[in-house]
Amino acid sequence: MTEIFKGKFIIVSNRLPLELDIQDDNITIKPGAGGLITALTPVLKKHEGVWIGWDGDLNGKLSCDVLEREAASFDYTMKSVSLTSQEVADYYDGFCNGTLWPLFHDYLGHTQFHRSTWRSYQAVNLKFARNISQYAEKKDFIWIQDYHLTLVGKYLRELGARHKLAFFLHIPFPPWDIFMRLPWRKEIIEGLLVYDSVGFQTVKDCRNFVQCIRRLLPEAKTNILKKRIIIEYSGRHISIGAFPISIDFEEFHDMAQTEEVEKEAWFIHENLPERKIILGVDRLDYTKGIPRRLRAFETLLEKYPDLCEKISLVQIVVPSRTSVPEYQKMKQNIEETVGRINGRFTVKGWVPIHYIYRSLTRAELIAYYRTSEIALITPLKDGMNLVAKEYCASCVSEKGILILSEFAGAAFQLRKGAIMVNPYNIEHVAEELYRAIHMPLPERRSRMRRLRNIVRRNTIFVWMDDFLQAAGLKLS
Ligand code: GDG
Repeated sequence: MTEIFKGKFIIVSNRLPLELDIQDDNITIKPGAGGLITALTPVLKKHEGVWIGWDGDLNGKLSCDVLEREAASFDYTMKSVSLTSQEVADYYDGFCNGTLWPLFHDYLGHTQFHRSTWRSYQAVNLKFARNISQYAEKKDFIWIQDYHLTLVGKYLRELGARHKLAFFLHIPFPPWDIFMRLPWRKEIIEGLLVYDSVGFQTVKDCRNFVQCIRRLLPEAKTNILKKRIIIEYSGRHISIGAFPISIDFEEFHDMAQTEEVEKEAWFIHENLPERKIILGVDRLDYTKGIPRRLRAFETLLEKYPDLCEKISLVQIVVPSRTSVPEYQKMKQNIEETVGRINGRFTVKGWVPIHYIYRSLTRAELIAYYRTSEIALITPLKDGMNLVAKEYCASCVSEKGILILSEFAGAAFQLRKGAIMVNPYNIEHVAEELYRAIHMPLPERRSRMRRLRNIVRRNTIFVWMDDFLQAAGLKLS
């Protein structure tokens, strides 16, 4: 039953939504970037909330008081969980990013299984649960985010919590034959069944989860109720559903038309005159398919040399997990590929690939969305991919084309207006790029209108309302 909610709205994620800059004794805190943060900030601004997470401080310089003072201008309260550098190495780099992230993205080859990192994962999840119990009162709603914290609910219950507990997974849930390789598969599945509601990005993720339950816990009963699945397990009812995360459409649509963005867009045009811009925007990660995308662009130039000097690929890579050697190697590989392709095709006055390795301001990013004729979004696997939706919302001219990987969660909603590609098929991506470059304006317009309508109707607020309704909660 849905009831009006009167408690605190508590969001828990691995990282607090901020960026720390610590220079000697000088600490500055800025709101951070990234999928999860972008998605939840508007919701927390709208409804009074508390965000609990790791502050990202590895040197123990940031006390809770400093954090709370610096973050006072934010529109919600922040409470930090401190992690030691050993915990960051074992729990975060080890189990979260060395085991769960690759396994859940079907990268068995990259997946490490170490008992020590699993133990650290359990210990840090318990630490989060203890921390939450200090602030949470009985009437509060606690919403745990993502794969870093699957076991927090279980520990909260063990500590006596009787709150409504919800969990949302931002990354894909893998097919059962991949998930079953995890030595601690039963612990994770049982941990997730402690929440009152569990949300996934797509119906496929839900289906994969249910298949794992059937194999690991045959005594659990599954009932399908309209769009929801109710699991009966251990005397409890757990609501499971697909809730595709999204963006604040109006924010991107409005910002794309501001003077600030117009000015940025003008600079981009000035630097790339008379060029069709193809845009790639990704956090540095092997799941995003950047090297294959570069090779598809190279194949396009190879097969259609008349396109030289007429098109440019702008590839923005946002630094991520910079201390991990594998990510450093990946960066090097991308940069070598960019250098090789540019060395091969550059002529006086034209460079085929413009490579940007840094985080842009929101205005700069939206200016790129607005000025790019084509967004080339080709992850090998992605929970959703918000960049695809942001591109459509910012495309106020309605002339842009979205080329999207079949393996992005966003494909379930956007496949009718986007050009769909298999990112592993480099030749095919190159051909579809060629088709997009030559697509007549009426078709571009009709596809982009369709895409924008889908994103306009399915915003982050709809995601939130749907999730909370399924969790039996009403905010006002
Ligand atoms: C995870 C899942 C899921 C990017 N470059 C800049 C910048 N960004 C922002 C974008 C976008 C976000 O980062 C990236 O979100 P994605 O959804 O594409 O990807 P992940 O970071 O991997 O997020 C993903 C998501 O969680 C949400 O559930 O969709 O599948 O992997 O919002 O705008 N922001 C700024 N400058 C940049 O240069 N300011």
